[in-house]
Amino acid sequence: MDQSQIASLLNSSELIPIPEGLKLSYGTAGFRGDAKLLESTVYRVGILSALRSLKLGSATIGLMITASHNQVSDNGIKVSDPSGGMLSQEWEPFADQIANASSPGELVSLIREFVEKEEIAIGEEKKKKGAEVWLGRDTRPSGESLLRAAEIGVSSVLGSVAIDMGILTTPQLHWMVRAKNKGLGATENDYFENLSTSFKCLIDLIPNNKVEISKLLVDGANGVGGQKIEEMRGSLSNLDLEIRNTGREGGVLNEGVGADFVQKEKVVPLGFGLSDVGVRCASFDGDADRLVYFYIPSVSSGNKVELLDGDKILSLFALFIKEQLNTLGDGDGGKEGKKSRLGVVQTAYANGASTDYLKQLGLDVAFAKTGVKHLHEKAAEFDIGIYFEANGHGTVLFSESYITWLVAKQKELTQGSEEHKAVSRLVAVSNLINQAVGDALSGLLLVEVILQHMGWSVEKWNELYEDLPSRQIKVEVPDRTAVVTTSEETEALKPLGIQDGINAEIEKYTRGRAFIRPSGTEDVVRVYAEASTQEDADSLANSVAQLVKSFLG
Ligand code: 16G
Ligand code: MG
Repeated sequence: MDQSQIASLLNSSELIPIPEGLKLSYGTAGFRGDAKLLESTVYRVGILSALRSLKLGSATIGLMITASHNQVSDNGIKVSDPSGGMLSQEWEPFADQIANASSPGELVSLIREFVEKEEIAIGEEKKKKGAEVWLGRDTRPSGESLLRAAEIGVSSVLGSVAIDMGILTTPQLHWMVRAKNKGLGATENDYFENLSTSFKCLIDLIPNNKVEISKLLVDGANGVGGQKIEEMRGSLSNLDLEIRNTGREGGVLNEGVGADFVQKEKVVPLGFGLSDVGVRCASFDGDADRLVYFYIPSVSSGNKVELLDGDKILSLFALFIKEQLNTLGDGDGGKEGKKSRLGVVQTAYANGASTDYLKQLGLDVAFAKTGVKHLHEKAAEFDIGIYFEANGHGTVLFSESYITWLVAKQKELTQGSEEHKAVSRLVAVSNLINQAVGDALSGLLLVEVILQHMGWSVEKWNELYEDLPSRQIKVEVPDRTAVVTTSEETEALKPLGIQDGINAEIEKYTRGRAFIRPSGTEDVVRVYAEASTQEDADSLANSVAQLVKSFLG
């Protein structure tokens, strides 16, 4: 690293000092915290993303400023790799180090060491194209000034360019970064067009296309997702949409609204009520990478909703895709005489009833650790890998080789034949559903088209299986890292002996299941329990929480 590069980093970092005592960790999904404290963090992640771009031959990197479903006064930042996926986990320790460096001097020496170790050519040594970073932000008021800090970070790596892509959903930015690096159209308009074209294609492939379309109510969490679906509604002629909580009605981002709220509380979001009984409703989270559905079953149900969570969405997708593969013959898609590898990935939070249902469909069910990056990695091992967290984050991944096979097959088969339609549906699904990350917008369009294809109401979809009652509790402890789990988080390895205690509690209940894990986003240990009745699930969760307190309190 030459002198001018060092001077550039020192000068800019002196302008954006780190607040006293700030200690952050990249965590499950980037840095998050009180927006007022994050300027130096965002600036430093700007530097990191420019370095990441240089390391990868000046490929475009994405930098998203959002705190998702957190309260409006929080903000956060996460990095998209050139593939559109999450930042490589190998770079997370460096992210932690530079975010927490206590002075400009320490920051620069950490960068210098890292650049040497990774052999990244920066400054005057860099003769070719510089780094390129695309910046996006959600609707949070703090987003604009944090975006400026990110720009300063990126441009303090000499020769780098930061491009402000404006207000976007998180999945839009990931999609755009992926498209850009594949040499495809990567504007927001391209994104909208891609969604509406593949949606229309799937609609046109519905057998006896005579489905009555009932209204869909969308809860936009007072965030960016509601605004974006409103922008594209004109091109979605087969949807009768009503969008609420767009943020323009005076509501606050994520406050009493949105996917996280509805999924955790199982009650109606603000802006919805008894006049909506029986209507199909969908909720996005604050940055629109999570989607859940719900409906109010009857006037007597008060504010309680029937929730159709990520597990139900996954089951619907799996059923539809399996149906197409069956039509293709060989029971499972028949790629060159081999079985197609359709697999699903869940986490320990998946409702046991959903796992049973998927297995009974004959599917290969894999489990991953909580956090999108873990599920995504596992799903990518299949030809078609469907992953979902119960909280509504998920997507369907198609491997490149499988898409190539499908497209060739589509050319080969006779137009109008059932096989041709099935292949065309799979190709359209691969275009519609975001291949980079879970995306509430594209997920919603796929749910809607499948329901129309099946001719199903939301109640009928809900009947695929009945969720086992469950309960989640968080326990504050002095040190959550004292809990160490197996890779699938279903059993605790530490503290020693606690798992025996949990097992003894589980034994007491019919269909009992419980686990504990340290949160990746909050300073707590989380407890999950399910059993055949709500009372039992509550009681099991409480006794496991007691165990956590007695071992760690
Ligand atoms: C983050 C993760 C989400 C996970 C949640 C768990 C991403 C994009 N988001 O929101 O997948 O379910 O953290 O939170 O990876 P916890 O560790 O606090 O339970
Ligand atoms: Mg989110």
